[in-house]
Amino acid sequence: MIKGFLFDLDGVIVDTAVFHFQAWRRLAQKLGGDFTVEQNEQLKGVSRVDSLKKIIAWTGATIDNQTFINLMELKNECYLELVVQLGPKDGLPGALEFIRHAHAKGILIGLGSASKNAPMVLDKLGITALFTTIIDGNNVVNGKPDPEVFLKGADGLDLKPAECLVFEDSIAGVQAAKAGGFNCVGIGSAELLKADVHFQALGSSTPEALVAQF
Ligand code: B16
Ligand code: MG
Repeated sequence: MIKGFLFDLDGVIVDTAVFHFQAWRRLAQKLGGDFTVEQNEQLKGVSRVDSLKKIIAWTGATIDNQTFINLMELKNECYLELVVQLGPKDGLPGALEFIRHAHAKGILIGLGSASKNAPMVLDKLGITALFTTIIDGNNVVNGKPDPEVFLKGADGLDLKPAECLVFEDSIAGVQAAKAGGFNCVGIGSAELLKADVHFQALGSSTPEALVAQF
């Protein structure tokens, strides 16, 4: 019986994925390289440090430790310049309504995001109060595809993985959910994500239908 929903943030609740992509591309171009939309799929759900390692490998650049730290700070400054414009109207189609509806039905709500900026983004959307637990990049040692973020989320809801549904838009995130023993709703392509069920957006289903299905 499903009693809790654990949501990824970027690409599930809000389209901050486009801001991450823009910020990382600016950085890659500074390094004299670039990367494609397809390569960007490999960055979704992946921590800041692991994303930068991948981009450096793609560009073929060689950089020292201090430059690596500076580049992470630069990327975050660029990302923050873009997310500053977010407000309560900026959820993905049906996402905020879906979460509010699930909360009103007594389903426990948690966040499992790789982003260290997740609490600020939830505040901008005006939905922080709906969350019983918020696990983000500041609370985990091992990033997705490791299941730590979702296992801590289930703990925060005081539920077992089998009692929670994870909502994810990234390959790494679906792998994390499955590795933790969770059923997973994929937001996006079934072929790419390989979750248990797939929708284009949260608004394409209802909390009741999903609870009945699992
Ligand atoms: P930050 P999610 C992830 O969030 C993003 O998908 C990923 O692109 C980003 O690198 C990561 O957060 C870290 O974000 O730099 O803000 O700490 O999809 O797990 O909600
Ligand atoms: Mg995501």
